[in-house]
Amino acid sequence: MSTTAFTARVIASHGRHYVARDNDGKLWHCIARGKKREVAVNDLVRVTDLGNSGDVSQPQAVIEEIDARKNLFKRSDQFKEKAITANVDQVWFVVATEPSFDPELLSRCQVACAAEDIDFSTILNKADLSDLLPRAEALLDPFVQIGIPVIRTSTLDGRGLDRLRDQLAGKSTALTGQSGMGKSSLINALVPDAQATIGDISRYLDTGRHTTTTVQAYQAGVDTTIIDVPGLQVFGLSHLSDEQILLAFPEFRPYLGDCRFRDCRHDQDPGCALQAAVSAGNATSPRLALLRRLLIDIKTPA
Ligand SMILES: Nc1nc2c(ncn2[C@@H]2O[C@H](COP(=O)(O)OP(=O)(O)OP(=O)(O)O)[C@@H](O)[C@H]2O)c(=O)[nH]1
Ligand SMILES: [Mg+2]
Ligand SMILES: [Zn+2]
Repeated sequence: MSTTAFTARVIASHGRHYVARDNDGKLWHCIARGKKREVAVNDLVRVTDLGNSGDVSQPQAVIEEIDARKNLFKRSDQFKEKAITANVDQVWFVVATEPSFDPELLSRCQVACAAEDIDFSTILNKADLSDLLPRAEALLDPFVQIGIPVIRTSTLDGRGLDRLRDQLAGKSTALTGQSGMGKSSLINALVPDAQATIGDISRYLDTGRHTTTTVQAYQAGVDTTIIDVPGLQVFGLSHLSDEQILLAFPEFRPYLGDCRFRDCRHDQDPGCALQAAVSAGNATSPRLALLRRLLIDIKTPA
């Protein structure tokens, strides 16, 4: 038994337990030592062999240290930050023709990514359900208008998958979004031996069933990582500063600082440059309402 620390990549998290893969491809069942800050999937960690692999299916190791992160895709409530995954080049937010999706959740995720400098794009999956396509396209249109890329895909007829594959090659990517949109199905289509669990959607409730319960990273080639994230229902942004929030809305950036009053609340205030941008058709009122709400949420402790 050796106690020399070695490097591994965290590929799954189950509460306080993690699975990490070392440079030889060997999987280790890990716990974090002491009151370590939260370990996230796709963290590069220094681990030591616990040596007591007796009756377990995987050798055990202890996470001693987390390497410096390029970024952390995370959400938060007023009490706590919740790491989703670390060190990603991009996040693709998956929506579908059904179940219906919440544009605000998409917006919130985009804002979180902007604050961490993570590229953000959307996938419109289940494009094979053509009669439902116009409704979904209409909900996505405001995001397309502000420059967020969208790829239409179907895991049933395969459309869009080659384009998506090209976008993912050589990068670390998280697929996120609400439950039932087909994130795990996409991973199975892109990573032949992934065997990610696929769930039904409930037509009655018009929601997914929260099939994926852990964040898990899959390898689609040596330098291509695709991370499956459990379906999101809320995306709190309490960790962001006012400045980060203001800079995260690309459509409002040209107008920042142009309001008549320095303490403009961008509501009914006279001379508000952000309201003017909405009136001129350069931005939408749901996005301005979200921006305003995020600024107020954070200033007002509950
Ligand atoms: N028609 C159609 N159905 C699809 C497509 N992709 C996935 N589905 C179905 O959508 C349902 C949900 O798929 P999942 O891949 O489990 O969805 P998920 O986003 O991973 O859901 P959670 O793990 O709960 O977050 C399953 O019944 C899939 O068979 C598609 O392109 N077209
Ligand atoms: Mg899933
Ligand atoms: Zn204003």
